Order: sequence, then C-alpha cells, then structure tokens
Amino acid sequence: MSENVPPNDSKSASAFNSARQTAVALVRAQLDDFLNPPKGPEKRLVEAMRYAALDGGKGFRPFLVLATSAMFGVPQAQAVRVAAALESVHCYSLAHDDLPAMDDDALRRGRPSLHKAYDEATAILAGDALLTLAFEILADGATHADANVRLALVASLAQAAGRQGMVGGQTLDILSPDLSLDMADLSRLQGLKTGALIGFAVEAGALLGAAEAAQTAALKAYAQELGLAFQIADDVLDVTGASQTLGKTAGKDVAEGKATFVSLLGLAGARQEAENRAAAALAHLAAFGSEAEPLRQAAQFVIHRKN
Ligand code: GRG
Repeated sequence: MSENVPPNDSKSASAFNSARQTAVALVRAQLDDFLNPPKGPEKRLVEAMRYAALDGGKGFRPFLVLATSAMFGVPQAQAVRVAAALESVHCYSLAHDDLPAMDDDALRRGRPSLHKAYDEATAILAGDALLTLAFEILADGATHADANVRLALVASLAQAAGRQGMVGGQTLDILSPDLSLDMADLSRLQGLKTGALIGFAVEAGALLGAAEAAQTAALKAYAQELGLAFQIADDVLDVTGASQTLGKTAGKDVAEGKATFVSLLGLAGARQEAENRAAAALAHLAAFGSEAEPLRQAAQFVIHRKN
C-alpha cells in the first residue's frame, strides 16, 4: 500500500459500492426506457443492443458521471441521461472489441460476447447503434435546457470516443505487438483507450454543473491519473485473475505478446504504479471538500477491485 492512498476501509468501500449499484440501476432503467424493442425484423437489433447494454458491468463510468454531477448540484435526471449516453458508448466499444477482427473474445461480463450470442453482423450493427444512441441522448433538450451545454457534451464525447480518444487508443493497441512501447508510449495508448471516456465522465459532470475552469481542470487531471490506475489494475488482473471472476478471458495480453504495465514493470512494480497513480489522482482533488469524497472512494476502488 502506498503511503498516500488511505486503506480501503470497509465503510467507504461500502458507500462506494452502494453508490455504484445505484448508478447501475438508474442507468439501466434509463437505457431500458430508450431501448424498447420495436415489432418487426429490426427487433433483433434492439434486442442485441439490450443484451450488450442492460446486463452486467461494474458501472464505474456511470458512477463517475453521477458523483461529479452531484458535486455541482446537477439534477439527477440530467446526470443519468449523460451517464446512459456514456455507458452506451462504453458497451459499443466492448462489443466491437470482442469481435474476431479485434480481440476475438468469446466471453464478456461472464456471458457469451455479443457476436457469440447473436452473430458478427448484428454485433457490429448493435455497436454502431449504441454509439449513435449516445449522441441522440445528449442532443435531446431533456439532457439540459441550454443548447450550448448540450453541444459541449456532444463535442466532448465525440472527442473522447474518436480518433483522438478511445478509437485512436484501440488502433495503437492493435498495432502494439509490432511497436516497442516504453512506459510513456503505453501510458499514452491507455490514456486514449481507457482514460478518454473516464475523462469524459468527470468533464460531463463539470459541464452540466457549470463548474469553474480551475475545478474542471482539476477533475480532468484526476481522471487522467484515475484512468491509468484503472488500466494498470486491469493489466494486473489479466495476470492474476481467473476468467470466472473477471467475466472475460484472463491472460490474453500475455498470450498476444502485447506490452502491458506488468510486462514493463513486473507484477509488484505495476501494483506500486497503480497505487502511485491513484495517489496522484487523489492529490488533484485537494481543493475540493467532502463533496468529492465519492471520487476519492473511486480511486481506492480502482486499485482494490477484483474484476
Ligand atoms: C472497439 C473502438 C473500440 C474500442 C475498444 C474498451 C476497449 C476499447 C476495449 C476493451 C478491452 C479493454 C481491456 C479495455 C481497457 C478498458 C477496460 C478495462 C474496459 C473494461 O471496462 P470495465 O472493466 O467493464 O469498466 P465493465 O464490464 O465493468 O463495464
């Protein structure tokens, strides 16, 4: 345990888990509402979207949107819509990542991955439709009365999800076995692949709540460190976790010869680095008071999680 990260005491872990479960339930109900299966042949598409988005998942990104929004007094209904949009993008990325052309994984969230439960074409289309649903949600007047705020949310999510964010990071990840990545390269790759959506989660709360520029900057810096801690913990779990606990195939990074934080730093070094990153994330919250406690608990969660 790093000196700078307080131990994961059971009271804050239980507060975090209960807030995370609430976020999962609220976002699921919201997506359930959006994804009413139509009658007719296109029903299959919406059922596949529901399969990808309504079952399982830790709800880490929804939790971050709700927790950050609450810091600025944002009405919960607005925050839940934005969290649902973000989760929709996240679920599309998981479905596409599992495809044979990408990570080729048969297991996701403890069940057959989307293309195994349906078929490849449906998994591609359902992912596409989840991605576009996100922008439909954000652009709707119910998300925020001010069109400028809605526009800022759309622009920010597009940037986080696209070539300068998650898709860019995924591209680097696919190329990575042929690149010799050092810590700086790998941190950049993961900052794009995993960190960008985590960054959007806290930025969205700040946008909805009209946070001051310095507060937004601190939150984004927090998210950057948190995203790295999350990914390093993921690399550790890929080596130490069992597929059953993880709900996805363990040991794939090593099998594919990809550079990971564990391959660069060793297991103990990677664990320490996750703690360092979590401590750095906490340091960026120094200017906030007790309203940021849920975000502090999130930093503990990422390094203590088991799946
Ligand atoms: C296909 C454009 C495209 C991108 C895929 C998210 C992603 C990028 C790939 C998934 C593979 C992976 C291990 C990514 C690192 C980020 C990560 C740990 C994602 C899983 O997020 P969790 O653990 O998933 O929050 P749940 O299921 O809990 O929502």
